[in-house]
Amino acid sequence: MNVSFSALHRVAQTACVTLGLVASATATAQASETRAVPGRGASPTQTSPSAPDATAVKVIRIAYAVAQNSHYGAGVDAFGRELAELTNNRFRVEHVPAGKAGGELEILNKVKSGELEMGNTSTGPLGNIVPEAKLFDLPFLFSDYAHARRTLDGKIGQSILELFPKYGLIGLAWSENGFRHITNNRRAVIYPADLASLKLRTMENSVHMEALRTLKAQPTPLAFPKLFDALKRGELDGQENPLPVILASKFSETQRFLSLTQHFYSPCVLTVSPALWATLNEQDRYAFKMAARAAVRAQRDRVNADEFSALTALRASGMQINTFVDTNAFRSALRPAYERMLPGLNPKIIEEIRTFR
Ligand code: EAX
Repeated sequence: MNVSFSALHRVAQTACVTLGLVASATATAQASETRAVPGRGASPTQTSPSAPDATAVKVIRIAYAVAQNSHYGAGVDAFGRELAELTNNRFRVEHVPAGKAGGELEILNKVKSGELEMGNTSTGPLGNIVPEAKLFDLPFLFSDYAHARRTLDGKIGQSILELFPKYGLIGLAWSENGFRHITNNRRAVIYPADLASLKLRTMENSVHMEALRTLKAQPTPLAFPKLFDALKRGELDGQENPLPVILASKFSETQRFLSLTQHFYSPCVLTVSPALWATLNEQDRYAFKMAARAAVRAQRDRVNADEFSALTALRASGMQINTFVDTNAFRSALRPAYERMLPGLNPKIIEEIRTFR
C-alpha cells in the first residue's frame, strides 16, 4: 500500500455558512404528517415554506451495526432532530440499526453505491475504502478521549474527511465508538503474553489484525452482526470492543473476562452517499453538516454516560472485570510495529498527533 499523508498538512477548508439558514429553521411540525402519499399530488397549501410539499419529504436511512439503544442510536436520533429542524422537515431520518443493512463494510459499500443514504459506522472497515483513515486505527495513538476528539475535530481529522470524495464517499464528521477492550473466555489479560494464541475476533481492519498478530494472538476478522452468535457457539475465544458496544450487545452473556486494555481508539464516521449529496443545494449541505455536529455531540455524550455506568452493569451481569492492565508493556510492544501495521506511514504525522493541542 502506498499511502500519502501529505494531505494531512493542509488546513481544512471550512464550509460556506449562511446564518440566515439557522434563523429560518424554526419549524416544529412532525415530518411524519407530511410524508409523501404515492399517487397523490400536493395541495397548494403544502407548497408554502412553513408547510413543505408532502411529496418532497425525503427519507434518509442511516444504517449502523449496533442495537438502537446505544451510542449509535443516540447519534442518529440527534441527527434526525437537527436535520428536520434546520430544513423545515423536508428530510426525515429513519434508523436502520442492528446490522439490518449488513455489517459495517457492507453499510459503507451501500452508502458508496447509493443503495443507502447514510451510514454511522466505526472506522473498522473504512480503511478498505479510504486507506488514509487507517491512521486513526493505530494502537495507543491517542492518550485519552479528549485527545482523540480534538484531533478528529481539528485540522488532522478534517483533512482526512476531505479525502473521502476521491474514494466515492462523503464524510460528514468523525463521531465516536470508544476505546476498545478485550473480552474472552480464557483468562484475564494483564500482560501482552496473556494474549498468546487467543483466537480473537477483529474488525475487517488490517492495522488491528497486524497489531494483534504482533502480540501473538490469532486475529479472526468477522462482520459485527455475526459476532454474538460466533461467540455463543464458542468458535472464538474472545473479541475486543468499547464498553458502550459490549453493553449494548450483551456480550456479558457469552464472555467471562473483560480486561481494560484500551489498546485501540475506535472513531466513527457519518457518511453520506455521493448520489444523495449531488442532489443537495448549499443550504441543505450546511444543514447536514450541522446535524452531524449534533449527532457527534449526542453520540459522545452517550459514550461518556456508558463509560460511567458500564463496569457496574457488566459486573452485575456476571463479567469478571480486570482493571489492572500493564498498559506500558502493551504500548512498548506495539508502537515500534507501527510501520508494519501501516506501510508508508510518515512518522511526522504520529508526532503531530501526539502533540496536537
Ligand atoms: O461499530 O465491529 C465492531 O466491533 C464495531 O466496534 C461495532 O460494530 C461498532
